[in-house]
Amino acid sequence: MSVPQIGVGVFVFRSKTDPHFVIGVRKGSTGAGTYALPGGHLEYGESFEKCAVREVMEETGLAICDVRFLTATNSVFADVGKHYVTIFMVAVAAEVNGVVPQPRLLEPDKCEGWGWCTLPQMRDMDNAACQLFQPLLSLMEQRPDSCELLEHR
Ligand code: 8DG
Ligand code: MG
Ligand code: MG
Repeated sequence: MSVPQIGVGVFVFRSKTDPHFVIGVRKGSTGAGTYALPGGHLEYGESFEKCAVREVMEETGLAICDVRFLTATNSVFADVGKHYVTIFMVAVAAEVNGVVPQPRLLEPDKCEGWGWCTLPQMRDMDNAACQLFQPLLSLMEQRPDSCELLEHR
């Protein structure tokens, strides 16, 4: 058991109007094999927005804009004695020369690969063949209003 830690997860949408956001399969740590958003630990003195920008750049190479707070959730990983408060942020991928770049796999030891999906597709991903990272399940369970907002933004 350890004291609760703070994780930041980022919904990176392909554009202001496109419903697709970046998602990938985790590798080599808590929740390996599950679908999760780019993100990581909040560092000392860091704002939620700065953490979101840094983690998304480190993990996918995407620059993001319109970075906003969505909500916070509580997740206990009882099997490994960890407790995370997740700060969920929403952002839009920044265009480069008028084009949205593809997310790149910059930390191949931590993620199997990045792709784009919609919220309904993400809900469908929680099945026998694959599962969602626990904070995403917490989001759907604990913050249905925020999910609605995401779906109809
Ligand atoms: P870091 O230690 O370099 O800051 O982070 P990382 O190497 O990117 O690790 P991570 O496992 O991706 O993120 C650290 C923890 O953050 C993770 O073990 C659990 C927590 N976390 C949440 N929600 C989310 C989320 O939506 N996405 C990601 N990637 N991590 C999350 O609580
Ligand atoms: Mg990271
Ligand atoms: Mg990460």
